[in-house]
Amino acid sequence: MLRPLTLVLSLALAGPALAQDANPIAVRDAFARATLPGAPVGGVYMTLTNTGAADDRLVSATTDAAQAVSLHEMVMKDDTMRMAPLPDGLPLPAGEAVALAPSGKHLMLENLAKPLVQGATIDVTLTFEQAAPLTIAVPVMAVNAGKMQHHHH
Ligand SMILES: [Cu+2]
Repeated sequence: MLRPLTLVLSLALAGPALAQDANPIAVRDAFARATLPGAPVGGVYMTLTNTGAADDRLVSATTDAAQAVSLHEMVMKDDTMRMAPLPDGLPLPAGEAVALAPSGKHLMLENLAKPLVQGATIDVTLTFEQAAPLTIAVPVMAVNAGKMQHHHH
């Protein structure tokens, strides 16, 4: 028999790993781009894989690093790339990986609490239609991070 205190301690120790294993949504390669002082917004990118059997959807995100987080995509309008909100969230089809990247879909941190500094880490909590919320640690990379990825992978 486990005494209650022992049980709580083991759960706390195993917590993050267990939560990741149990959650059908896997997140990898998450990063944020550093921002210049005074910049009001910052971008967060990652690859979300839905390992479950049911379609899901990223509906929102929050972070202490900014007042709000929007889901955006880049769209061509009048020969210019512009950002547009994803009003229905980000679909995560069963068994598929969806990449958020600087030239495509992304999380936009709005009204940053302070500049994102390279080498820092911010916590971002992702909320899904089906899966349990995930809080991930997102490393802040260089201002132009992500541009070379296609050449290296
Ligand atoms: Cu944006």
